[in-house]
Amino acid sequence: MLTGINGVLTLSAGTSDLDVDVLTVDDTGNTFGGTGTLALNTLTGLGLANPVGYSFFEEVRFTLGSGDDTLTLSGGSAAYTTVNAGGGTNVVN
Ligand SMILES: [Ca+2]
Repeated sequence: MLTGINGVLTLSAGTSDLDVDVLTVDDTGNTFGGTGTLALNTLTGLGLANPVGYSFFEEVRFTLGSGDDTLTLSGGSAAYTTVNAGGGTNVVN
């Protein structure tokens, strides 16, 4: 669950774009739903108190909870993104 992560978190997977580092975002414990945005180097929303910075992850995998979720994948985010939105009425933009 991402709710409860209150600090400023920055994740770095090294300095190479030639490998395949996978960032797994697991929010399956969230039954209330949420709204989030994945952009170039930042993930916001989904209960996070602050944006999470990430760099050099070539793939991002979301597993969301049973509530109604809205996830926006904006331009420039990771090359490969997979979303399992879980139950609820979900929107992926
Ligand atoms: Ca959901």
